Amino acid sequence: MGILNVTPDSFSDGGRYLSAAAAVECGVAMADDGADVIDVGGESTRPGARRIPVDTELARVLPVVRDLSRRGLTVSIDTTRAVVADAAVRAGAALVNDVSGGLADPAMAEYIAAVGLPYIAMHWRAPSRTMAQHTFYRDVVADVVRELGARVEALVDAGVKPNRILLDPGLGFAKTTAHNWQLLGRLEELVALGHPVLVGASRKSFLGDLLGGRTPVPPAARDAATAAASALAAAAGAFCVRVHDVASSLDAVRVADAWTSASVPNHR
Ligand code: PMM
Repeated sequence: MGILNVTPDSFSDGGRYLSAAAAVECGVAMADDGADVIDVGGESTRPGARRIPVDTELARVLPVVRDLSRRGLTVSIDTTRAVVADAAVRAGAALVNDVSGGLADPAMAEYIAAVGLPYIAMHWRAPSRTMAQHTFYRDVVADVVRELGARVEALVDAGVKPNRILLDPGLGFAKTTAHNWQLLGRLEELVALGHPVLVGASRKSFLGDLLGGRTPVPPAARDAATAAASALAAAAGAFCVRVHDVASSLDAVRVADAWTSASVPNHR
């Protein structure tokens, strides 16, 4: 999944696309590089970010979703708002990526149940503005697995088919650097819930901290580390990785695939 943030302030690619045409060009380039899905988002979720008006979000994402969909690309809409999801789906989006797992908008679960599209439910505890105050866990992996399990239950109660739900541990969302590593190192525990798992490690600050120590390396210098995380996530059973640089992660995932396939005796 290639990341296409049509925002002025996302941490890595914010402000890159001054026009819908420039964003579309980048989406097409990611598809050419091998992305199966282009994830279009119009609202930054970086720590501390404030909400934007719904009209602003719609104006940012709809022309991009429409154009990419018309070109035959599979588009997901990265939003926590049911009205934005609905408008994007009408413009051609084929799946909904909700970083709040349905918690930010009480209308989302019912909307997903009605529309019947695949839905990515990410682990989330609070809006970006305050999420740094919600990083207390007894055991982050067990707690995230339990809280996501509760989201699945609520979604299914609202009528969403279980086989439409993908899960995401929400790296960096109400998580410390140590939490992110634990979630990756024990990804199998989330995979064991039986839903396809998406991992979004791309260029996140825990990678910058690892590489740079006291002076984190900048987001654009984190793609090799992202690719390593993509390979290890794939080997641990992830279904999808959400990345800025598609080519390097695709190579990495191919290596992981060849490696894990060959670990079965008599594999040809
Ligand atoms: N991370 C960001 C935004 N959307 N969606 C999912 N499913 N998983 C994530 O980890 C995730 C996300 C953070 O911002 P970015 O778009 O700049 O990477």
